[in-house]
Amino acid sequence: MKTINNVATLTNVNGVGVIAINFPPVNALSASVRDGIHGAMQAAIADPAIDAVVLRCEGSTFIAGADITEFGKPPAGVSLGEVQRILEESPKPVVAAIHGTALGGGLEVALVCHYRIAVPTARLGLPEVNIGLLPGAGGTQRLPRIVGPEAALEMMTSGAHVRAKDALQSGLLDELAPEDDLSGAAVALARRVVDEKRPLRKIRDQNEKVEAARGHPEIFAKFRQANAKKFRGFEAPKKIIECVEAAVNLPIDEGLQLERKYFMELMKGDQSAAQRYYFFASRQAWNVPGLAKDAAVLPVQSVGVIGAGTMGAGIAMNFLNVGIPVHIVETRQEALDRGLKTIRTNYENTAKKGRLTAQAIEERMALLTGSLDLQNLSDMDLVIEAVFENMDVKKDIFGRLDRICKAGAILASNTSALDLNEIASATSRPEAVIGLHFFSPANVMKLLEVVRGAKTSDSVIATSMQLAKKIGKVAVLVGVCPGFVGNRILGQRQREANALIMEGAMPWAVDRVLYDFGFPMGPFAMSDLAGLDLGWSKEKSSSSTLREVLCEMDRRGQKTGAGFYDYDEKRTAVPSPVVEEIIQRFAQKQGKQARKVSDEEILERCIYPMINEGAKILEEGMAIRASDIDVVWVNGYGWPVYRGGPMFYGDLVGLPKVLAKMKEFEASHGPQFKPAKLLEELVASGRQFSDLNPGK
Ligand code: T1G
Repeated sequence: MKTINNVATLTNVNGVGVIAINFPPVNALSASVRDGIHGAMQAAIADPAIDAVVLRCEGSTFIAGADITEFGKPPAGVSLGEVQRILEESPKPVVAAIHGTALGGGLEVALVCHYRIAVPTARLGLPEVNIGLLPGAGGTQRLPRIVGPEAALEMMTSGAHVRAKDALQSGLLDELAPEDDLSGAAVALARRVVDEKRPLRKIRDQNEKVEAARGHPEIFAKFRQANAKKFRGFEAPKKIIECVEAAVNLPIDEGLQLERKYFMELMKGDQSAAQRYYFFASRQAWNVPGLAKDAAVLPVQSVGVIGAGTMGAGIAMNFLNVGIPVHIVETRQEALDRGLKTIRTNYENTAKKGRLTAQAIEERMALLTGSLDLQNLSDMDLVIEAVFENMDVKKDIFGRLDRICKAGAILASNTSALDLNEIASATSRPEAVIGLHFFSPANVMKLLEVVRGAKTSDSVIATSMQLAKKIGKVAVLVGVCPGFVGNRILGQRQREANALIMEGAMPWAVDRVLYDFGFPMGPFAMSDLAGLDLGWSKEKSSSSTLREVLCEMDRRGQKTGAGFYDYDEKRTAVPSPVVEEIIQRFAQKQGKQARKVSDEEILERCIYPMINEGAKILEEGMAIRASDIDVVWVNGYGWPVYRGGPMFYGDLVGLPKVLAKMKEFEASHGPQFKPAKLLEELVASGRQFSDLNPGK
């Protein structure tokens, strides 16, 4: 065995030079990996005792892509292009031996090898789009040449991983290896390639599939149209489609030039910076500094849910989905029956979309039981209360759970804003009480705010974070304050949206500005969708607010065909002259003089107070890091990931500008715009949010 550098070795096995790369955790294409592969190839080509080469990796996976931590740093080592050239131009056949995930640059390295073999559990993908990039090492030109333009478009714009057996089917792989003998099978394949004098096959020369698509621009027009909504606002998918068009219509070297040009543009752009930031932020959020190293992670093999309403049913599904039995307790049989039926119906709807088998439905439903007796929760490892937002009711329930549940049970509340410490005070075990704030629909939304009480134990926190990962959530640990992190910041935007329409900006203008910013929907359209009558009472309504007036007119949202907007039979939202007149009347009553409100002011008035509130959340210690706040807003409220999150966006705009605007608005609109101390401090010291928690 020959050591090439600190991550690469070359070993002659029966005349085949096996290059082994070992660069944990995912063998990313760092400078040392690139140097290692290049050096090993030089040695293998020069060695007369070596007829062929196998490229494989140690550890959990084949190369999982370029090393994202190197982006933005001065280039070092041999370039990826150089590495690919020596592989593709090698006079000796090269076989890529794939396990784990061959992703991004990793798959692009495999695509310049002459043959590819993988174990059945391997997955292959070009997920650069998830970090605002495109496959920048030939992937946009080689993939269409193997799998055809349509499949390539799908794979690169979704970033999806392809299973080994599907990759074999599509021609991405030549063979599957035994799960426990990838290296042996790869060496044997390399040996056969030599002995059978098989060609040094280069994908760059395989043009049949792209030529067949030439003269069919409808392939791209249809794809663009089918994905317009999904790609709205994102730059990378659009560039990927253009690169595939080039692969169809241009010689590969011209296509590679276009790919390079677009890759560099995306790499330098704000969107990729935001999405690379988010990639690490979403991983950082799992780390809870200061947790006792020996904090036991408790087993959670049974879950009780109190309340079979929309939230309770959705919450229960998360655990059923991963095989954890759930017992739901309600106060009335018809409510319980309705909840259990809702769960089955949700599964059946998923099955109708082909995403669940009938058998899986029965397996999950077999894990679900229900009753009207809290006593049935006595042996549960975790109990989640999901009843309506009333402190007295919650304290009564927790007091009863304290008497019923076994020692060591975790007692969780799904409260979305109430004081968890007060709820915990109703028990003799506040260390066992935690908040698990699911977002509706709880079986769909990724975000879970894990609310740590003043006395919640490290073990309960560690267990909750791990359980969140197990049920496929993105968890963020937050502190106890009104609205925690997400809803507390949402309150800022809602307040300003409601204020702006009293100053002359119509609801449809506010919605348009926030929709164009990248939110899936503006606040008024969202209210119409959710229903304006949440918490509204006909008996108590007194026309004292715009919302009350609209509900009194039965304009309660989409469900009544009218809310802030009018809706046609296809539920298309149309600005309502009736609402415009009501707003103007309300504004006059409040003594407001309608004025022209610019789009820029609408955006700044809605977004900057969110950033400011995030600063307050940080200074109060209600979130561990600024990037956690961004993870909350990307996953819970549709903040466009290509803008990173409110705190990333604040740094991008520049905190001095945010501060100046907050001061300006404070002077003209009032103390709700008072800048957070932390915002003032950061600006005074020339720092930004990203300087607060480097790498923690
Ligand atoms: N670069 C650097 N570090 C990476 C990394 C990468 N590409 N991928 C993962 N890590 C780190 C991650 O931060 C974490 O670190 C640890 O590895 C485990 O990751 C030219 C330019 C491979 C499926 O986008 O999808 O190639 O927190 O927690 O759940 O065209 O990581 O332990 O310190 O996610 O088992 C394209 C991104 C890059 C793949 C493993 N490749 N990674 O998932 O572990 S751009 C990607 C993943 C590119 C070329 C372009 C996943 C995974 P730490 P993890 P996991």
